[in-house]
This record gives sequence, structure tokens and C-alpha cells, in this order.
Amino acid sequence: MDVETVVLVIGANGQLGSVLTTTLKEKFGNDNVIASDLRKSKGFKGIFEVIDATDINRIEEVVLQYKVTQIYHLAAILSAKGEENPIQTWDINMKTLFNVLEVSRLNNIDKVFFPSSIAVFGEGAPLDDTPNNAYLDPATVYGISKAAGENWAQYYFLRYGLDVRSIRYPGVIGYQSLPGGGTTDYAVDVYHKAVLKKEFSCFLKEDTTLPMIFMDDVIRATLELMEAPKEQIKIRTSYNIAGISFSPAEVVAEIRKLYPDFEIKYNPDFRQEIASRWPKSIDDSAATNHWGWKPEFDLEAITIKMIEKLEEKYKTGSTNKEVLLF
Ligand code: AKB
Repeated sequence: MDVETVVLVIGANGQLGSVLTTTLKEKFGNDNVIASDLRKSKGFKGIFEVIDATDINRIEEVVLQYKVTQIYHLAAILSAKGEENPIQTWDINMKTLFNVLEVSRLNNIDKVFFPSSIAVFGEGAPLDDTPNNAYLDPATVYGISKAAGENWAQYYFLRYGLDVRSIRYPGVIGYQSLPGGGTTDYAVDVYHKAVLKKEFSCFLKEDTTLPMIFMDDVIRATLELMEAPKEQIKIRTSYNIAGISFSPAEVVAEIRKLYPDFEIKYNPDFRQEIASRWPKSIDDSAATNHWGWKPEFDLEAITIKMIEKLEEKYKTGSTNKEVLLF
């Protein structure tokens, strides 16, 4: 008899974790998804366990309690925030990953998901159509931790047969949740400001093109990767996936089709330095060839959906606070 899938999501309060948890609950059932984070978020419905992922015993306790079979490890300190305290960022990002890998190995977890990022690329990689196997010389501690993490994921697969799967996420854009501490976060905040009819101050220059992806696409990519037959997963470090590439000027032009008076000012800060070393566009042909990846949302579709959903949210008061992430 097949063992029932029971999923543990570590970092369930985050931008991606919160949406992924909801989708996983729809797929596997409320009783088979254990959300976890440092604290329970207000109004969360379902099974929730407080886990500090730097504590290996606590992860193992929850894994044993619920007979967990899959772990999605989404907790990490992102690129911009990570620069405030590089050694602490390294310690947290690596310690939490090692804990997840070790608990998974020792408890025969079926599958582990570990997100990597376009932050693994640096000056040694081509900026356009950056290939999956480009040279990795990241310039942020977050990028360094993700590049190292990818290699550890592969190590656990090769040495112990642990089925760890990974995607290099572009900047993620969604209306459901807020990002925090990333360099691509402007591309979420800009929509909130447009809907709130506020001027937007952008911390990147107007022509800074970066790879981005819509939340629906990124959730689908993650589940498609995790569902793919094992033999189709031929890259055990991490897969590039592309959504759409655009600059702040391009997103503003798109927003102005709906809000012609929308104003933006450019005040580049240290995040410009980070962004200028990241790819402008991504070659995701390996993901396409190996497990059928194909994005659906372009900039126009993203903009229409973001604005429609955020207008709805602000009207019903389900997002009542102004977004001040930066
Ligand atoms: C960040 O900007 O740090 C993240 C990422 C691209 O991984 N959104």
C-alpha cells in the first residue's frame, strides 16, 4: 500500500511559503500539510507547528510526530537583508539547510524541495540567456549560500540517494503575500503603490532588467518539479526557470495603461549593485526538456491580475496596511 504523503513546509509565513502551503493543502488535504515558521501567523487555519529550523531536534520531533514524507524548506534570509549581517546570514541559511538534509536522510524522507535563486549568478555568467551550467560567482552572501546549498543538495543525492529537488527562482510577483528583504521586491511593491495611488520610489535604476515570475507560474513550476518521475530529474544542483524579464520602466509603462497618472521616482541604492550582477534573462531549456516547464504569464497578464486582485483586497480591507517593506 502507498504511504500517504504528509508535507512539512518550513518557512510557511513567507512570500512563497504562505501561497504554497495553501496549494499543498488543496492537493494533499488539510490534515496532510504541516505549516511551520518561527511564529504562527494571525488567522492561519490548519496544522501549524512553531519551528526554528536552526534547531535540528525540533524539526525531527515534528517529522516523527506527523510521519512527514516530504519537506519544503523555504526559510532563508534573502539578498538585500542578508547583506546587513553576512556571517549571520550564512549561518542561518546553511544551518537550516543542513538540518533539513540531515533529518531527511536519517528519517527516510521521500522528497525534499530546496529553493535556489538567480542570485547564484555573478559576473562570470553571461547576463543574457544565462545557461543552467554557467559559472557561479555570486556577490551576495545569500547567493553564496544558495550556490553552496545547491552543491550540498546534489551531494546528499549522490552520497545518500536523498531525492532533493531544486529550482532557481527569479523574482516572484504575487498579490497574496508580501516579500521581504529581496532585491526584486520592488516589482511587488510597485503594484501596491499604484493601487493605493501613491508615488513609487524605486531603489533600482529604470533600465535594470531582471528575470521575474508570477506566483501562479512559480507554484506550478515547484509542484511540477516535485511530481516529475525521478528519472526525469537530471540536474541535482538546481534548475533555471524563466518567467518574464522586465525593467522598472517597463512595468511602469504597463501599469500606466490602467493608471495613467501613476508616478515613479528613481532613487537607486545598494540594491542596484546587487541587481547589476544578476542575469537579465534566463535560459530554462533544461527544465523545459527534462520535466516540461513552460511559463504562462507575461508582463501584461501579470499587471492585469495584480491590479485586479489588489484593488479587490484593498476594497475589502483584507490588505489594510500600507506596504512599507523597504
Ligand atoms: C531576492 O531578490 O533576494 C529574491 C531572489 C531573486 O532570490 N527575490
